[in-house]
Amino acid sequence: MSSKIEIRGDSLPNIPWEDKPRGCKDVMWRYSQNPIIPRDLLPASNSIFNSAVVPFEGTFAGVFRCDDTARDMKIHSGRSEDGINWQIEPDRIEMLCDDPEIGQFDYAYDPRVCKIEDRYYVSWCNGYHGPTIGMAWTKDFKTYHQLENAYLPFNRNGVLFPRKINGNYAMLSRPSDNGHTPFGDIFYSESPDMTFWGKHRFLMASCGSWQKTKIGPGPIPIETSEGWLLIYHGVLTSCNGFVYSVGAALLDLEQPWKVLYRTKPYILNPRKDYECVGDVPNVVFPCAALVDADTGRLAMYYGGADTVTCLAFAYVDELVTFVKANSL
Ligand code: BMA
Repeated sequence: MSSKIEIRGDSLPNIPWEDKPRGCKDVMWRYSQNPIIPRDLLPASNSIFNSAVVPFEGTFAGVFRCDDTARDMKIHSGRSEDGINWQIEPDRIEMLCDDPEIGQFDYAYDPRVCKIEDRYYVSWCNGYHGPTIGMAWTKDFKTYHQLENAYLPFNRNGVLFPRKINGNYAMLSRPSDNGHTPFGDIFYSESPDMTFWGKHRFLMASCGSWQKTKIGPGPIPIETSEGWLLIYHGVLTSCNGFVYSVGAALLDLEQPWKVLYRTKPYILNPRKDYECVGDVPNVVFPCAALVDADTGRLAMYYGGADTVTCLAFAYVDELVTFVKANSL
């Protein structure tokens, strides 16, 4: 399928892919072999989920959230030939850091990975007197250089843009509290140097039904001729607790805090057993998306029920068209 909407990214002919099932009317569909990573892939893992992958040297690399059987939250490096079968390092990533106070490990979860120029930047929810956004970079997924935390606590879901905007690095995040935050809107920030973050702008608020309690940015935004395609999660509070679904928005290319369109319906919600049953039931939580700019194929990685890692697929042009046609 050729894409009418221009995707400003690289070719990725080996993107993991499965065609849309015959008769499927959804804009996003699941991989038939989900979950791709079981909870016990590592000898001491309780769960492997909410993880981030990127193309790397013709294959794939990633940073994985692995909670262990002591229920400590850690991030691990992983490599894959095909983006589906993963080898994950049994030990957590130990980062180099010039400042021992910042480098001291407490907990790490929900990583994102963003390639900017020749570095892969990792942003994650980092324990420093409560959750905030930890930052690091690597070139080889072996040695990681930890930077200053981006924000004061409390914050979650730090998601970088893949290029500078207005001459600065740019990042989305979701200020939060110290617990299972019952609120949350998405904000935009810029930095000249990946250390000092400012120019904070409000992006969008929780609203409606499936995204009424809180929202948070998911994968690295995808640059298209129609705007930045942002996939995000939204949370509804049911009488049985939180329900995490996935939606999408289009943001202005040069002023990304301006939301052009945003889906009223979700594009993926918990309905398969591996999304509805696990350590936290009824959660689909996206943290990464691969895109092939030539075909418009998109492969999204998401956590199922805070337990396993799953894949879903879409075409970028169908998704952009869907966001515009089904906007709030
Ligand atoms: C959020 C984060 C995610 C998790 C989700 C559902 O607050 O902690 O890691 O997937 O809750 O439990």
